[in-house]
Amino acid sequence: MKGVRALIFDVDGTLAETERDGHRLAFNRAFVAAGLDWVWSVELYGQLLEIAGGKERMAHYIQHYQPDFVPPIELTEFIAGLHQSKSRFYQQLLQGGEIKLRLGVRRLIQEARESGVRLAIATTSSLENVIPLLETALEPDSPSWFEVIAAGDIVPRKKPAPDIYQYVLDTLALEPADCLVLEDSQQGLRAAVAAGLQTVVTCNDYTRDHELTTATLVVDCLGDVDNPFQLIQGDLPEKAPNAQFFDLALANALVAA
Ligand code: XBP
Ligand code: MG
Repeated sequence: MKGVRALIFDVDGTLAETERDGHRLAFNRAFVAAGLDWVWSVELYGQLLEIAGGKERMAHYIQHYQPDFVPPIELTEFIAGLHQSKSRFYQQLLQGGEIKLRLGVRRLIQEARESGVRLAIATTSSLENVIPLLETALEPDSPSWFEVIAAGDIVPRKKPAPDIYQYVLDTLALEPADCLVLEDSQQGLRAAVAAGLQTVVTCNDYTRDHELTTATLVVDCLGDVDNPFQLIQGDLPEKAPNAQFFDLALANALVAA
């Protein structure tokens, strides 16, 4: 029987709830440290998340919310410096152990490793932020579990462009039909689908209302034996009609369907 050969994970919002109490706080701390009076509230950040990538998000914010801002140095350079500062604050937050994996993530990754299903990451966030997240929230050696960690500026166009997923497919030398993606947002879903990949979306507070109709399944989380997922959109496949949580049996049934 044809089964899934690789699971490709998004990071922010999918592996862990990093945005509201992680990246957002780090951006705000970087603004304070730079003497800026910019504050990204929980609500505003939800809107800014439409722009993928921290540098791109800040550039968008300046253009639309701080049009009179005059940077002390060339704008791209200024944003790059601010982003480095933001990354340092984000890494401090990670070291504090505040950011935990989402329900079912550890179990699924463990099952994939035991079954020889290959693992990959496709994220907009930068590598310097992904590695410490894996090390602190998963296991210190967990970055090595992923055959490819495609992150940040490694491709010219960020999500919703398909580039990062295309890069992962090329590196794994697999066809889209052999893989399954786990995402949490519309931008990520668009990127994966544009690369021809089936995608399961585990939505969260920021992405619950996103347009997700092209997803194979939308659930509220991966779930666990004792904490079943809630099916929000899509139909469970005939081969796993009673699935209560997302595991390889369900992944295989989706890929075979
Ligand atoms: C999420 C993002 C990232 C983070 C910030 O990407 O859009 O930009 O909010 O990270 P994904 P950086 O869901 O694809 O992981 O500041 O490192 O860009
Ligand atoms: Mg995401």
